[in-house]
Amino acid sequence: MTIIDPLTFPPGFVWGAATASYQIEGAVAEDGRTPSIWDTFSHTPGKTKGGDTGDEACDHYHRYREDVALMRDLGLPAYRFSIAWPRVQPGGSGPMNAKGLDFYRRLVDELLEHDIRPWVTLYHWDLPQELEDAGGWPNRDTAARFAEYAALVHGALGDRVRHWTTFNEPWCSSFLGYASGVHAPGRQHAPDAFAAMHHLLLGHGHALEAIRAADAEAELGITLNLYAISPADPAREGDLDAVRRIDGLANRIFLDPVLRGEYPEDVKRDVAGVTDFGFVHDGDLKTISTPLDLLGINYYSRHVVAAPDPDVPAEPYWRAPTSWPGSEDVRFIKRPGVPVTDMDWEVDAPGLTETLVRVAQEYPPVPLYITENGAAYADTPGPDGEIHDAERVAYFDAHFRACLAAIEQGAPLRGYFAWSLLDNFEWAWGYSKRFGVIGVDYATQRRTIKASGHRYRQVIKRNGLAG
Ligand code: IFM
Repeated sequence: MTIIDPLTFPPGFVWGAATASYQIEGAVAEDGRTPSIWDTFSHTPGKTKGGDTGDEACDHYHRYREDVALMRDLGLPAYRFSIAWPRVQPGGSGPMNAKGLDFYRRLVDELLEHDIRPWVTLYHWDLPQELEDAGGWPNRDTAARFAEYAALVHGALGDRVRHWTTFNEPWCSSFLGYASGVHAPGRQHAPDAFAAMHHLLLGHGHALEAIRAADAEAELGITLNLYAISPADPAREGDLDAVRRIDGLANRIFLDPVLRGEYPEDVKRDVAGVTDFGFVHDGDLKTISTPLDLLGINYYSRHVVAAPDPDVPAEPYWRAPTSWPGSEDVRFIKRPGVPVTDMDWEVDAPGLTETLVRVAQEYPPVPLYITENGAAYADTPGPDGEIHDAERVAYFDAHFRACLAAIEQGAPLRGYFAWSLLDNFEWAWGYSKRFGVIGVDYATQRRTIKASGHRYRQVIKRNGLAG
């Protein structure tokens, strides 16, 4: 009989930390890189807090060796990062840019030399501006451009990179980018958001087919941002329907096509006034549901929702009503007394267990990885120069326990990546939100491992929480 230690993860569990190109690299005009939609958006007055841009960010483009040394110091066995499309294929079509690719070659080599496995995300939101000018993700051709780009990047790095995900959080790219417009490219046209969603998924399917044809051994997947969702009042039918609607738009509208090859009928009915899904062509859903080797899940919080109430004002940012086309009137509730992070997101670790178990129980089996989980807190160095981020330590601890609980309940969870390795450019929030287990002083680019980073090192070493 195997005795399972409740504080220890299964052997071979993958530990890592994650970042994204525009959030950390800087060097936006170097070595042939051309602008992405995030360069344009962040340079447009009023779009990001304080007018912050990713022009310099963490200067990782020049400091990647120092950053890999820090990863080594933390004992990270894996590192998830994204490729900036306009760095390696300026303009989004045509030949590759050797200098841009060389940066990622050097980074991958540096990682491998330090025994850190590279996990590549092909798209973490930096669409080449030229492709947006040609219609962006609502334009079907962008899916074809993405598949071509994905195959080229795999051709260049596939001999050394085994783990690939196509997209990070297509919900954000489509609904924040094209419906509420709080993310680049900042458009506000709900029908386009659905077309964008479909073409992102189509690009995912075509990219998977192309990479798999070239490399049967590669481990391929996609990362979705999933939420636990619950009713403000479980006894109110209207609140339960709000759960169904928001679960449909946040979770099922991505999980169902990717894992089952269909869009949820109830969501199609909910949004019938916005789109007729006419962008779906014969064969698309078969492509989109190309089998995965892994599903990446980014989990941060829970949505607690209630039936419409015309007297309650809209909430800001990603809860903006326009991010939820067809369900703009659903209310997002903040529960009194539930702690929130600096993003104002409720801390809800049981929601992580719920999400993992739900995917495992309701969908065909696929190995799961938490590709992001973490918390922003307004931490600054203490008088001793150290960063004592006790809240983040507690956040991670609770979520590690939530992972263990999910594994115990049968979820095939195989790994966990903390968001984020470094404090970085938090999109519309600029540098005002700090998610790193390593602090960054943006004036000097000095890095400081936070208490959460030191704690993470222990967890990785022990493969769990014991001791
Ligand atoms: O910083 C982001 C990341 O780019 C995508 N997932 C959520 C993180 C925190 O908002």
